[in-house]
This record gives sequence, structure tokens and C-alpha cells, in this order.
Amino acid sequence: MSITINQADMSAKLIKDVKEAFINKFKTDPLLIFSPGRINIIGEHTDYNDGFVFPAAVNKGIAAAIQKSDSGCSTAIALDLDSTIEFALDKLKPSKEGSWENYVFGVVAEIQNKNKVIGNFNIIFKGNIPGGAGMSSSAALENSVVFGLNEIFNLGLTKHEMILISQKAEHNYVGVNCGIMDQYASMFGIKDNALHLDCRTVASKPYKIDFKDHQLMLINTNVKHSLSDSAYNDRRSACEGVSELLGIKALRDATEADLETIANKITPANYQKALFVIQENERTLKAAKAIENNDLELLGSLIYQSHEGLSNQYHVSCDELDFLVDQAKKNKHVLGARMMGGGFGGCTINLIDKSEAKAFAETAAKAYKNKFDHDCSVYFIELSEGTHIVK
Ligand code: GAF
Repeated sequence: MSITINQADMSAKLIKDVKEAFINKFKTDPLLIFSPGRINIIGEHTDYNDGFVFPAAVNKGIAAAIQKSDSGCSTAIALDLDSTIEFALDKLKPSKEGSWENYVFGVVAEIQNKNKVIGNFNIIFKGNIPGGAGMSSSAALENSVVFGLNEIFNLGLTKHEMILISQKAEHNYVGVNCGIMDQYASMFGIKDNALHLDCRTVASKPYKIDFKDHQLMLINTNVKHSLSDSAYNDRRSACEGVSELLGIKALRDATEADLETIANKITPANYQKALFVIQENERTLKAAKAIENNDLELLGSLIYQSHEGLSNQYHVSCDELDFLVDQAKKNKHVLGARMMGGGFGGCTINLIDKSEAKAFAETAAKAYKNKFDHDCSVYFIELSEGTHIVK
């Protein structure tokens, strides 16, 4: 098991690394940007149903160094992967599926689709969000690119416009029909706060997260099962199909009673998926009240219920995630635990008594290693500011 604690130092190191690499390679000072990943307390697979989510930006993210280029072409360098790509701005099309450059190309293409003119540029980035952890390294990267281009070319884009560009890049270049949660949380994050976001109005209310004797802790299964992108898109289509039958814009507008009226027109599997979304929206609203009332027992039980639904109704969990949630349930100091993000691997988020967090992490990690023969990783995260310039 690896336990990561001092993220502040690690983020400063990322900035230093991209700055040095940029100056070495391009012989000029870059603009420096930090764009965070996110956690989500509750409200999973609700964002593309116009529903509610409860994410927060964290102090793990992508550092990017960016500047205009007069070399006649643009260059993007993924420092972690030691991978460089040179490209022309007028000939953009998606690279093969799974390529990192699609995040950059997608953002550039979507900026151009808005009739904004950019010139050639160079960008070097490096991150410390573990890939496949469900902490949104994709949104962090997209946001760092759009934010950087907006600055260096004075595009005058608002943060709302920028996150929509990032989301479209993900749809059209990466091939994941994601909602808006990840890009929103990464861009608008507020230090020490989680954002209760209404994905229909795209407006949020910040909640200061100070659980006194309790804290949030992530455990990464360190697995990401294949087909997760197509399974994600299938679920979105299933939800949209049910909404269409109900004659509503999105499942946000449905009640359990509405769903009952079309029960014989949809498959039992799609019935359960739609039911999950309706119930998860309700849980997310209740979670905000629970935090307002400092009722952590209630918050924890909503988090456990969320996992039950994600696993048994929405079918986006996996053995490794279920195992870690079962470990949590056996420990009375964990008030709630669930898989976080799109699913099929990645992290669980745990609401746990601070003084017991390390002991639980060690026990769960040992049991996990025995069962799956590989390690999980534990992260004690801090809630942080959204995408910003680093001076
Ligand atoms: C992924 C998506 F990108 C988000 O939009 C959201 O749907 C999440 O899965 C599930 O809640 O992170």
C-alpha cells in the first residue's frame, strides 16, 4: 500500500518541472497553470441527467506551461509519458482512441468551432492524478489547455464557456459523452469547499467541508477495467431513452411514480438504472441538508446507499470496489464508503473517523492485497482552488 500525504509539495514540484522543461526546450518564459482533479462526495451518473452532484477540486492535478510559438507549428509535450507531438492548427482530427493528444486537439478544435482565432503555441504538462483513478485527470488536462489558450491569446472566454469547450472536446475527440461535473469542479473549485452543483442550471452552492473528527479518504483499487467508456456511453443512452418515453427533458424531471407508468415498456435493467438516477438525485439533495445539519451518520448512510445503487442497479462497480466498500462496512469508524466517478475501477471515497483512518487504511490494504494480489493506494486529499495561474 502507498499512502500519499504531502500533496502541496508535490504540486509545487510539478510546476517547477514543467517550467524548467519549457525554458530548456523553448528558451522563453511560459505562463504556468495548475488545474486540479476532483472528488465527488455523492451524486454519481446524475450530471448527464440534468441532476445534482457534490464534487470538490483537490490538490492533485495537472501543471501546464504554455506560451505562443513562432516556429510555424504547435507542440504539445506530455512530460510524464516523455511523449511529444507537433501539429498544425488547421488540420486537426482525432488521433487514435486512447491517445493523450486528443485532449489537446479536442480543446483547440472546439475553440475554433466557436470562431475564436488562436495562433501556434507550445505546451508542456505533467500531472499527479493517477490515471484511471476516477479523479478526472481528463477534465484537469482539458481545462488547463483551454484556460492557458484563453490567457495567451486573449480570447475573452468566461469560465462557463471554457468548461463547455472542455466537455465538447471530451465528447467529440475523446469519445466519452460525459456530463459537466468534472470540468465544472476542476475549473470552479474553492479551497476547503465542496460544490453542490445543479447540472441543469450549471450553478453551484459552496459548502465548507470541515467534518471536525472525521475526514474524507480515498482508496484507489489501482484497476481500470476495459470497455468503461462504451459502458458509460451506453448508460447515458439508456437514461435518455427512458426520458424520451416519459416525454421529459431529462431524468431529473422524473419521479419514481412516473417511472412506474412506463415499467412495462422498458427492460427491467433500464428500469433499475433510471430508478437509481432518480434516487441518487434525492440522496444528493439530502446529503447537502445532512452537511448543513452536521449529521455525519446520515451523510455516511447516504454514501453507502449510493454505492449499493451504483453496484446493483446501475452496474458500474466491480469486485475490487465492492470489496473495499465491504471492508469499510466491517469497520464501525467508517460512516460511509462508495465507488467514485464513472466506475469500473478507480477509487472509493470513505467518510471516516480521523483518528482511525490510518489503521483502517492499513487493514483494508492488507485484505485487498490478500484478495487481489496487488496493492491499493490511499490518498488523504485536501479540497482546493480550481484551475488557476501560478505566479
Ligand atoms: C465521469 C464523467 F466524466 C462525469 O461527467 C460523471 O458522469 C461521472 O463519470 C459519473 O458521475 O467522471
